[in-house]
Amino acid sequence: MTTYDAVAAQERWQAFWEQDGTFVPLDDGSRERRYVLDMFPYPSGDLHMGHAEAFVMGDVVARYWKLRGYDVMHPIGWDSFGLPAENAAIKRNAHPAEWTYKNIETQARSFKRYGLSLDWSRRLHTSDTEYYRWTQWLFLRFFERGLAYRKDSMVNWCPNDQTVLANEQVVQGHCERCGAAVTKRKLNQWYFKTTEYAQRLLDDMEQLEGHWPDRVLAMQRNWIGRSEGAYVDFDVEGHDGPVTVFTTRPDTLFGATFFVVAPESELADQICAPEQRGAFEEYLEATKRISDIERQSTERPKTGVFLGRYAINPVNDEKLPVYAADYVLADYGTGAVMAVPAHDQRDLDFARTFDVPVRMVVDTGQPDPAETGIATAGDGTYVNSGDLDGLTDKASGVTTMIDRLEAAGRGRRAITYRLRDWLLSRQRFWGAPIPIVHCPQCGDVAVPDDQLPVQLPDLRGEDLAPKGTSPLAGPAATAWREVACPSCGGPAERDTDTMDTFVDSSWYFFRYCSPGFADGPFDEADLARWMPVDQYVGGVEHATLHLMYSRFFTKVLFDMGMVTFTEPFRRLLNQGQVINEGKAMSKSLGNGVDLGEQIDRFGVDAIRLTVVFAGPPDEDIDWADMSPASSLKFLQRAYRLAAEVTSAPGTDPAGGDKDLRHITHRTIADVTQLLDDQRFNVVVARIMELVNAARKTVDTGTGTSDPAVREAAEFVTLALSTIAPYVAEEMWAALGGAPSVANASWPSADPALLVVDSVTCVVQVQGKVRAKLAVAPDISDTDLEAIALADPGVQRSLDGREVRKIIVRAPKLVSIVPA
Ligand code: ANZ
Ligand code: ZN
Repeated sequence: MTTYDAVAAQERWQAFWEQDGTFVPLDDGSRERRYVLDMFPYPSGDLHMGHAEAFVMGDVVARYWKLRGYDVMHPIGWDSFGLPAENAAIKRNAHPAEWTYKNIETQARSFKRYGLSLDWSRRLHTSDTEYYRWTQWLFLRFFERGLAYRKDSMVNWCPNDQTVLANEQVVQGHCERCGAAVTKRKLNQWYFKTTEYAQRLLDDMEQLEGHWPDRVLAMQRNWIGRSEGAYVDFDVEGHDGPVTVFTTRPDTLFGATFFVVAPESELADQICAPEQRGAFEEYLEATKRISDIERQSTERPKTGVFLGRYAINPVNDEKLPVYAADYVLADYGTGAVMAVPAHDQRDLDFARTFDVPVRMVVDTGQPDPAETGIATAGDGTYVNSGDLDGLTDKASGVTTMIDRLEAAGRGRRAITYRLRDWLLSRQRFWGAPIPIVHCPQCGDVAVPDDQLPVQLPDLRGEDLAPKGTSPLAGPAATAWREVACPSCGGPAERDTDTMDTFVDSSWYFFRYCSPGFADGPFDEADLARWMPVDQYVGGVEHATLHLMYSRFFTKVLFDMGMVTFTEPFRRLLNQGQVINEGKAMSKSLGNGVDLGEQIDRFGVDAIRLTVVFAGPPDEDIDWADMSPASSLKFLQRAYRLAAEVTSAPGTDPAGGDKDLRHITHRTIADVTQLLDDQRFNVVVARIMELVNAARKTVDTGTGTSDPAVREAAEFVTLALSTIAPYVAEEMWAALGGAPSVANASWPSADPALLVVDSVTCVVQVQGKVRAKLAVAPDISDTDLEAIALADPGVQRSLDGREVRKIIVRAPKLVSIVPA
């Protein structure tokens, strides 16, 4: 039997692609361009099953678009700064670069073996000085525009990694990296002003609608968390000036019965009456030990402390007791709320615990919240609400109240966002140093562009051990840290924090467009040709991290006039995960599947085919249900078909088996559409069907010399090359094609072969078959009826009788009952 040798084929074609530069784009303007991008890997160990899934999806798209005649860019690089390298360096008393670049080499070898159609000439590593020089350069542009700034604030602190974390890196109160419970610390940190772009991050989602998974857009929308409402000013006894609250329900102001401030806010401290100071401080200490998640939980009983003061309701001058309670957060809205227990469940829970009155001001028809303990929301008739009384919908209630507050100078329309500024400084070593010098005379001074990069000093092993401050602030880095101020020349110190690695990854896709460019982060002309990315592939876990940050960076660069578009990624695919025995693979469960070992056993093609065939690309794959052995069997079958073709290349298929030609062209049309729609698993099913159909012709029909068999085998090869590239190259060679199959062109289906010419229609008269008609498959009932009645055989058997009843079931049956 003819078989292909998977391993030999892999080595042969890898070498060919590399020498031939098969996957280096022409970039000469002769073809339309397409940019396919996979989220670049972090170099921890070798590639795993997750990479196998993510990268094969991008590769199918890239290979398909190349066959379709596009000039495709499909680059690769590494997100190579970050904590694990530093932790490994501490353990081995080495430099983080050693671990990093060794792992990169291992992964690079595996990527090549995995048959990805990558352009290696654009390779980048974010930890290379040539790269992070431009990360620093970009930081300085943000700094100049006031978009990078320092402030003191309570920050998320990971006690295990000994570093601060961005809000996005805290998952349910735990460190996204190591899982330790996150605590709070007051620190001076660097931020990017993402909040200034909140509305544009929302508005520009319009460009992504229908092209990004709905789930990701919803997550981003939620994360940005736009709320419309009003600011309302309350006077508070013993407090200078009004205290402002943010509310989404200004229309319920007459129902306010108390007032709450966040315990850790400055406000609470200012408002607290002397006799309540002791109780307040005790409560404040307790608050610090509780995570934001717990604080917002609706399950937790409400706690708080009376501050001994009253706020005055601006619409009716009522005195509202002021509490500090942890269900109000300091960093949302203004950190103070007007509490309306009848219409807000959190306020109602608090009111019932603290015995505060509940006053309904919107009658929604539901029972009184004071009795049920269930707050009511939504439209209703306003009651006990002054000039709002009698209104019946929320929209007019809100407008009327805001107009009234504005007229009285006690409030105004407001929009708030849940999104916070991006905390970007890290107290760790293995990242891009923040290019700022702190001068006692001049303050924060930017390192001049011509002095970039600010290179990391040569620290290793123990120098890097976490001590709560950056290793760059430690004794081993003194010589690096102490510099002359770029502005006055006096003694000054470098900033000792490094940037979050998400800064590195917020612009790498730009760098691919002009690798090695020495005069800036990228050449704007190159960018204009390649960007935006046509297809981005990566995990959904980046929805509110990398994908949000990259969008933010792109908008800032747009405002700087450096790019001409506002969204970096046109289309996004979130691949599913590979799990095993119904669970995520993990060391502790011992259910890990080793990609290298799978490839050794079945070959790259069979693994790639298995992953693609498993299901829709965005669904999880349970490896326990997969059979790479049957994938390999199918590939051998496909190979045998191509190897057995004996007709010469270029033979006109016109004289070939008609039925097979119909199937081939239907498959071409369908597979083209399926690839456009990214229904890759169905593509595999259709290729399998075509192989079976061609096999049947070979075995029972006109045999291996039939040109229709060649036509089918050629398309099988092309379609298969997007998924199983090595066997496809072997098949292409067997068919006499010029290497590589990746350089071949995609056929289009012949419309004439897409229509099935005719079907047979049976015509019965009084239950007896009187005629068999060849008709078009899409014939209408009316036409079919006319043709049937005109048939001479039918006419004969009717013999002049009238038709009493006629049943037409186009295109297969006509049944006539004569009178
Ligand atoms: C009075 C009121 C009456 C409210 C009512 C709601 C319903 P979203 O939609 O999430 O923006 N709030 C404001 N600042 C807060 C803070 N720092 N911590 C906790 N809660 C805060 O929520 C806005 C609503 O959440 C605001 O509207 C306020 O309660 C509360 F029938 O004001 B509302
Ligand atoms: Zn100075």
